[in-house]
Amino acid sequence: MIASAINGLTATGTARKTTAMQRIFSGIQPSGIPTLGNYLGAIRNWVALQHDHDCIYCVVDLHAITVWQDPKLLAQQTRELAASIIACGIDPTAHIVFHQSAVAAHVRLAWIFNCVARLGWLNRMTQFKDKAGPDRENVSAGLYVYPNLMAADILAYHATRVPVGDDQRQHLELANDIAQKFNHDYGIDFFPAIEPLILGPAARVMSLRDGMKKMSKSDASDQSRINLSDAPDAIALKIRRAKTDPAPLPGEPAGLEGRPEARNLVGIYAALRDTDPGDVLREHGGKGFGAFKEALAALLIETLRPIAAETRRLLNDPETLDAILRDGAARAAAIAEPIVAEAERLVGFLRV
Ligand code: AQP
Repeated sequence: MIASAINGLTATGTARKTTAMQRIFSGIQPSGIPTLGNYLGAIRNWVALQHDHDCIYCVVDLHAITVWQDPKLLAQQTRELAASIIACGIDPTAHIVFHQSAVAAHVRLAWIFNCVARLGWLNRMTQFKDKAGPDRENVSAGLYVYPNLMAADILAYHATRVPVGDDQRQHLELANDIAQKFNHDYGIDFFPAIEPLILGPAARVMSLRDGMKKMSKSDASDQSRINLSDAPDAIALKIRRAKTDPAPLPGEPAGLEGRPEARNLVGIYAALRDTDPGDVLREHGGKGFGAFKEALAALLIETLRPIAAETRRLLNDPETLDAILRDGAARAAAIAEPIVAEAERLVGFLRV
């Protein structure tokens, strides 16, 4: 079911024909329990892409600590994230699943990129502005240079395709700017161009409490999101309580204009059904939210129940899970090490 989920959908990145076995890199932060946003915006697409790509999927713990993470929880959150993406259908033997801090090549290349990227480029990053909020002077320097590390994550593998949610588009444009500037500065076509793969009708899933805000695993309100580990009762309750407006559902997508919460719920339903909002509204248009929410909750429960069960099973065997991550890190390092060593040679570092 998951594998067919992105059939018929098109990438909105630069149009380029898919060549067999291009290398994909993508990451997810262990900053909490993965949400429906992470699933529909990223992980579900990762699963589909593994059939005709060579995939590297990373639990990006270095990125997670750009905001405070409780050290007593970080290792467990890292395991939970890894378990969760494997439970969604990623095959860690055919592909690579690992955690970022286990491969030093990421930070080595990130430092070089800190010296390639321009301050003006970073100043334009909207995610930094969103995450930093009004108290910008008080956030970590890591949060500011986060996009440079993200560029290093991808380019350390010479990956060319990056499936992400719509919120990451700007970071990938910056990664391409960094790659081009490195190539220009050192006079060699070393880093390839990256193509963002922004897939599906729910490329941006919004909060259940505020249709203008992205659904986030670190949102203070648990009611704002569906966690992939949520029990059926919790899912049903969160959807029942999800913010809506008093009007019934419109008969066509144009009627969702100016109704962000309604648009979000219809978008989620469409994504889960692997269809588009027009189709959903043909079926549910004219009805009140009560009946629609019930149908949505049922669909969510049916989709997420097997994922939550498999995640629990994997977490009950931490030794096997750790062995998967160790093996993934060794295979990741074998790819990244020579690429980053060559970048360091191009920069002119002494090798003795
Ligand atoms: N709401 C979303 N809709 C669609 N896609 C989303 N993604 C995240 N939220 C949504 C996609 O999930 C991938 C992994 O994201 P991440 O964990 O690395 O960072 P994030 O985008 O900052 O995700 P969160 O859940 O909002 O984490 P916190 O709360 O820690 O900041 C990315 O491909 C992202 O696009």
